[in-house]
Amino acid sequence: MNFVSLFASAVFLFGGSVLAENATHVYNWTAQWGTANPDGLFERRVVTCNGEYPWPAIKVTQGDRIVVNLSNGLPDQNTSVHFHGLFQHDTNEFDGVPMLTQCDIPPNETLTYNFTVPDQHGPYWYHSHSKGQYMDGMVGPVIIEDIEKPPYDYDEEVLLTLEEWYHKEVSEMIPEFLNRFNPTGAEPIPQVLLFNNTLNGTWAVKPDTTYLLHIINTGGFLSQYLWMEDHTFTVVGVDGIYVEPNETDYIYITVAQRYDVLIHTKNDTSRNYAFMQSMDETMLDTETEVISINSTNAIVYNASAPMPQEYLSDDYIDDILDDFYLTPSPKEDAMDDYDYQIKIDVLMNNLDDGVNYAFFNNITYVAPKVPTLGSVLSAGDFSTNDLVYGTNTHPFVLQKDEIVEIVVNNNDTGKHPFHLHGHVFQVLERGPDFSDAPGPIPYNESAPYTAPEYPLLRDTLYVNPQSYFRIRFKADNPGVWFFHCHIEWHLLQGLAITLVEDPESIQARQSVTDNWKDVCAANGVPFEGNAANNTENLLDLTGQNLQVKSLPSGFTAKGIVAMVFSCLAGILGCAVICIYGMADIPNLEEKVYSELSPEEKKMLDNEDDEEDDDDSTKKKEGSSEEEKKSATNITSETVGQAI
Ligand SMILES: *[C@@H]1O[C@H](CO)[C@@H](O)[C@H](O)[C@H]1NC(C)=O
Ligand SMILES: *[C@@H]1O[C@H](CO)[C@@H](O)[C@H](O)[C@H]1NC(C)=O
Ligand SMILES: *[C@@H]1O[C@H](CO)[C@@H](O)[C@H](O)[C@H]1NC(C)=O
Ligand SMILES: *[C@@H]1O[C@H](CO)[C@@H](O)[C@H](O)[C@H]1NC(C)=O
Ligand SMILES: *[C@@H]1O[C@H](CO)[C@@H](O)[C@H](O)[C@H]1NC(C)=O
Ligand SMILES: *[C@@H]1O[C@H](CO)[C@@H](O)[C@H](O)[C@H]1NC(C)=O
Ligand SMILES: *[C@@H]1O[C@H](CO)[C@@H](O)[C@H](O)[C@H]1NC(C)=O
Ligand SMILES: *[C@@H]1O[C@H](CO)[C@@H](O)[C@H](O)[C@H]1NC(C)=O
Ligand SMILES: *[C@@H]1O[C@H](CO)[C@@H](O)[C@H](O)[C@H]1NC(C)=O
Ligand SMILES: *[C@@H]1O[C@H](CO)[C@@H](O)[C@H](O)[C@H]1NC(C)=O
Ligand SMILES: *[C@@H]1O[C@H](CO)[C@@H](O)[C@H](O)[C@H]1NC(C)=O
Ligand SMILES: *[C@@H]1O[C@H](CO)[C@@H](O)[C@H](O)[C@H]1NC(C)=O
Ligand SMILES: [Cu+2]
Repeated sequence: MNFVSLFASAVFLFGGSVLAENATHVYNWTAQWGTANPDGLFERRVVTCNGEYPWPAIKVTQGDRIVVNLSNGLPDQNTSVHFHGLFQHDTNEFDGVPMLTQCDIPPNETLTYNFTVPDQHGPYWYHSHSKGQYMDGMVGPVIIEDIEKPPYDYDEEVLLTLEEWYHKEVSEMIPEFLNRFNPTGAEPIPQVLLFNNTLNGTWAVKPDTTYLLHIINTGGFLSQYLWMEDHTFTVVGVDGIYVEPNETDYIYITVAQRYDVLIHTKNDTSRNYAFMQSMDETMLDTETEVISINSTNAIVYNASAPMPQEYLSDDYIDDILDDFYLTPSPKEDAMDDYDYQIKIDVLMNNLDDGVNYAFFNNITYVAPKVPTLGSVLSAGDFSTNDLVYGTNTHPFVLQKDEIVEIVVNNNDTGKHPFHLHGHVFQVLERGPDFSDAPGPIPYNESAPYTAPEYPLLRDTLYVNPQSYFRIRFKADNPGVWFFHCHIEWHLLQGLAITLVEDPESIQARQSVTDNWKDVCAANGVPFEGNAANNTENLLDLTGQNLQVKSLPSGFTAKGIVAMVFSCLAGILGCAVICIYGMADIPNLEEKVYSELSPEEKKMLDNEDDEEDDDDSTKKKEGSSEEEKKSATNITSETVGQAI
């Protein structure tokens, strides 16, 4: 697929000097179902662009305008498009997040996105922000060419997108994932890693050439390790920020991150070399459904020579380039002390419906009834009052131009790549992997690590297991911005907060198009009033969307795991355990039970005794019919697979 650039660039004469007018690129995209077989192993339904897969790569020049007419040709799903990493100065309405900055685009509707890229350069990407949909194929790369010369030399520029690939559709996986029969929140397991949308990819190179490779992880789940046989990466950019060159054999790239690297090819063209990708196995609850953890791609100097063998390595985990130590170019001083600090603890836990959710400070994100930007624009003087935006959007109102520090304490044992919309942030501190500690080690403000003099800037940063990070940015971009885990499964579990940045300037400088409002109307979604759709009394949140009730006090996640599994063991035998990929742990129920406290054991034993009563009381939620239904589906499906 070639770069698509549909525009006419006009040249005007002004007072004798020649000015190139910034170009406008118009893309007419219809999202519709089609089929594709990117890994050569399985043909499946994918979201196509005007019937084609993959979606187009787009290349624009700094200062250009992008206009996307996105039509939803999917009869059964809403859609949207977010341009990852773009600042959207004064065009917050086109940031593409359903119920935050727009309404989801329902079937047969079109939303026109219209914005400029005045002050950014490098690799970005676009993707649907609707319910994990981008993992069904709705992603594409974006390159913004700098109008200045980059601070390095190269001969050729090449794009490389990487992502994990599932043989199942997202809409099929979500109800199995967000289900009380998956109480540990085990993420669905992908089958392979793709290299530029294929398995066993090839990259034809010329000898003695310096390539600038724009590497973009367009996946929704897995981080990847990258290494090459007998070649090295020189990192010169991350997330669209130039950095001082750093040579490395191994790169670790989370979903949504980008690395710009220089690769100089050999003079000798007699053989070909391996370009390896490896899944971060620590993110997989099980490997049962993985077809290959490692993928071997080829750097092809000579198409008639044999393709390379797998090239394994012992050091690929320990010797990765630690992005924390990269220095932006030009250098930028660390920001002065913060004006406002947001401290948020990550936790994964079960609520009363048995589903495993993700929390920041015990709040799991639940979309409001009115898109938050719509609330800002209709809240008048109340726009600075966070109550307007509701409880479960977890809003923080930021003051114009203040220095904001976000401290993320990760009480979970997994890594999470967090992304901030509308900004790049300075990375002041990132704690090491504390997987082996008996519990999480939070950021200790009284003993902060001295931040680098010129901290790295980027828009997506991972936090280590049971550890923390600390980032800063200046609130100089009025808008409603998401801060969320970019693992789509975790976003679906609610791992997000809402930043309402300088709402008075949003009101003064921004509005929404009539087309934007029409999309809401077509979807039956109100776009004015508070989070509860109250336009009369903005501080009355009666009827707002809230998270499911907490588990009864004293009854912990371990308890519900044990309870669910003890029920399962009786009703379904091992079947469901297998489908959730826990076949590796045949005695999970016993294992969990043995870890329970004596009180929990007692409580659980009582639960078992009262199982019938308990079932009838639980039905009051009205959702248990659905749960039963999906449990039945799971059973038959599992039987089907087992045979
Ligand atoms: C996009 O669609 C509009 C309206 O249908 C049409 O006028 C325009 O020519 C199309 N542009 C491109 C680049 O296809
Ligand atoms: C990919 O390469 C591996 C060996 O590296 C081979 O086993 C596999 O069949 C190949 N897959 C496809 C789809 O070509
Ligand atoms: C054109 O783009 C340049 C950056 O490349 C920017 O400085 C300038 O403001 C833009 N002009 C207009 C009219 O948007
Ligand atoms: C969308 O448009 C098609 C063709 O006009 C029509 O058949 C279909 O019913 C429409 N779908 C919805 C949800 O309106
Ligand atoms: C895009 O926005 C610019 C600036 O507001 C406006 O002049 C232009 O007409 C818009 N284009 C479309 C297609 O809406
Ligand atoms: C990946 O695909 C793009 C087209 O989208 C192509 O320009 C590029 O050369 C490919 N990259 C590699 C490493 O083959
Ligand atoms: C590769 O070839 C170029 C000229 O063709 C030469 O200048 C260079 O020194 C060679 N590099 C190596 C590593 O031999
Ligand atoms: C994948 O590659 C790593 C690093 O070379 C190696 O240690 C591991 O054994 C490989 N895994 C498989 C399943 O081949
Ligand atoms: C390169 O990265 C390593 C850490 O991986 C760091 O120690 C070193 O200072 C970096 N060098 C430069 C020039 O950025
Ligand atoms: C996270 O762990 C720390 C350290 O154990 C603890 O103080 C804090 O309360 C925990 N946060 C949550 C939300 O559980
Ligand atoms: C989260 O909830 C736990 C128990 O319900 C409580 O101990 C803790 O203080 C809460 N943490 C925060 C940050 O609200
Ligand atoms: C929002 O409020 C309006 C006016 O009270 C009402 O007509 C509409 O049904 C409400 N919509 C939703 C989704 O709550
Ligand atoms: Cu996450």
